[in-house]
Amino acid sequence: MNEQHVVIAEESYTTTSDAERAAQLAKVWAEPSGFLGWFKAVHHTTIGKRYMVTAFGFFLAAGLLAGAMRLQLAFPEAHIMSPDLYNQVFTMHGSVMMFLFAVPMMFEALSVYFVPLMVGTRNIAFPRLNAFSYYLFLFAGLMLFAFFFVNSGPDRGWFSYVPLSGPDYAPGKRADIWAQLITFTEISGLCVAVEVIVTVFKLRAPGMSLNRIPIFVWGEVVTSFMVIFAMPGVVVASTMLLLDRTASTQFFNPAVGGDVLLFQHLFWWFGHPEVYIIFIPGTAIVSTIAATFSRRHVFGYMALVLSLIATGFIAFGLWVHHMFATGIPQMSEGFFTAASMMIAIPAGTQIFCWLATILTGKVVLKTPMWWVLGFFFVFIIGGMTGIFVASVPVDLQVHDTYFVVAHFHYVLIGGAVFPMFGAFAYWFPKLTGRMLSEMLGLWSFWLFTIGFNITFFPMHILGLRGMPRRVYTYPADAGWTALNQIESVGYIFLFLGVAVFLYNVWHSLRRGEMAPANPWQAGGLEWATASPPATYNFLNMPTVNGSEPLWDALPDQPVVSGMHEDVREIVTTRILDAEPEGRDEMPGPTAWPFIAAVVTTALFIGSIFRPIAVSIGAIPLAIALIGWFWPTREESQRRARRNIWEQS
Ligand code: HEM
Ligand SMILES: [Cu+2]
Repeated sequence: MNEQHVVIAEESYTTTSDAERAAQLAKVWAEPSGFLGWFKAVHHTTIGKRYMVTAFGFFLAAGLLAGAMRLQLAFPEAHIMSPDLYNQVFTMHGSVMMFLFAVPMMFEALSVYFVPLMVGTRNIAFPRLNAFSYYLFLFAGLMLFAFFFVNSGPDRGWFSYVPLSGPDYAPGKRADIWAQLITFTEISGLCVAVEVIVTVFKLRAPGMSLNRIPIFVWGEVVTSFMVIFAMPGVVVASTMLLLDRTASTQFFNPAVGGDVLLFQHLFWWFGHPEVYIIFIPGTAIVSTIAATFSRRHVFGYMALVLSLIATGFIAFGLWVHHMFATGIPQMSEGFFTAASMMIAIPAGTQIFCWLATILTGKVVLKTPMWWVLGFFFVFIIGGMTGIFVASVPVDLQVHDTYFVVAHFHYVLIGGAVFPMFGAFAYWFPKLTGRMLSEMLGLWSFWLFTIGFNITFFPMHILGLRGMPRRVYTYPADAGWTALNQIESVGYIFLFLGVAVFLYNVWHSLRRGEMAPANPWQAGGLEWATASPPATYNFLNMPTVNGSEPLWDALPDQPVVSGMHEDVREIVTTRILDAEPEGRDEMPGPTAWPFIAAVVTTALFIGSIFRPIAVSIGAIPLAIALIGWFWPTREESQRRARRNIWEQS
């Protein structure tokens, strides 16, 4: 065993064997079992897995809604769906994909599960908040689908512009449900952003200075800051919409001094950064996989990190390119066109670094790497049509046509879905302890990639031929039938690609080869844990000597010793160079976050019908929060003892 130690405290009493320590840690960090235990779990791997499964479930549901649209559009003048149902279906599809799948999967799920492992700690910061954020996310989705099934699904598009969604033009509760969906999911995103930032800045393994943070973790940190700056915009927009609708405020009513365009500004202040919130994690996954399967450190680590940060900043200067058709001054048109094109600079830098990594490495072509190659192809096409629509004259021509639908599916599916499948292929062994089948992996990759291009490429042409988006059908003599039919056939391939992936998962969970700790000989700390990781993550808290800790480890790389192993203790380190600073105790399992989420849900849904629900709901919410923070007797005794040590 290792002789070197970073001693975190004087009173080291770990003279017991590794096996005894493992048993002790497993007991201390155990997640509660049984039915009630499910509601008390707070470990980041448990919550992270739930996030992944739930977000993937929403992906499948929204994908089936897409299938319904492709069926409807396969024939001119079809009546499979009524126009009213079609409005609900495309709105549900877009809203679910964006708010319940793409952001929760790429940001919340992956960072909750992997960031603590990658920085070498035993749980995420604020684990109870993490559980709370998961339940809010889950309830948001359940609420949305419950209303959809009783014919109250939102129907004003995924960005629900006023005045169409305002009190005058959207009777019923559909638009309110959209607005509350937003509030729910944004709160859960904000919670995770705070957790990720604190985890990365305070809980990194000793030695993981800023210039050694894994690229994936950098991606999620930049994303967290973007979430914090972007999401309040849309929370404000959706809340003001709700108030206009339920409490007769007039924020968006120009007749009494309100402003319709204000909604669009607030929405896109969030909405444009959101697409980077979705694919900054995607590009960070690509960097990670490309390095592992090229068997070298990623080329241009510093350039990649700076590109991520630059993207994060520039993303906030582009939002008006979604509003070119509203008649803004020419000066602004020029500014926002230039800013939109500028984003190609950090994007190009990243592409250069990936190519250099792959071309100068020894490439091993496994499934995760195929998804990375697919990402290059699809994302670059989407990026190029992005440069088209950034220019005002082109945009005015193709605005609200299928050209735009093609563009954003190329960037969204290229930037989120391809990296996500790559991430699953890459990390599945870590998540489950089983290997996926390579052969089935390749089948799903090719079916999905071919199906994707057949479905979405013709949309560019349809758009140029004038087919508008959000129409439930089209006349037989418009000349759009053949291309629409090709697209609908493409959907069948897409569907099969996802089905083969699901079969692969099911099959390997039952019969798959057992996965070793590090099947790809990768360099990240997550591969130093068992597959799947124990609830204490690391038996010996690691220290780090490079940006790929396992590749860069010294022969006698020290581990942290002297920690209390009879409580949930973690090491805290300094922000810049991650020198050990102290230690802290993580809160244990409890059902209070679940209860708080139930109360919050009742409050939010109640407020759709009666604004007073907010005031009434605040009372049980306060009780839930008191329960949440109430320390147990042992906890307060330990805290008192710790304070004595710290003073002496
Ligand atoms: C499974 C493959 C998918 C198919 C076949 C598909 C199909 C479609 C179609 C046909 C529309 C246009 C509806 C219309 O304008 O009438 C649409 C809209 C949309 N899709 Fe997808 N889509 C897919 C995946 C995704 C993904 C993965 C995302 C996001 C991550 C996404 C986000 C959106 C959004 C935001 C809209 C706009 C909704 C609106 O106009 O309000 N889609 N999709
Ligand atoms: Cu944009």
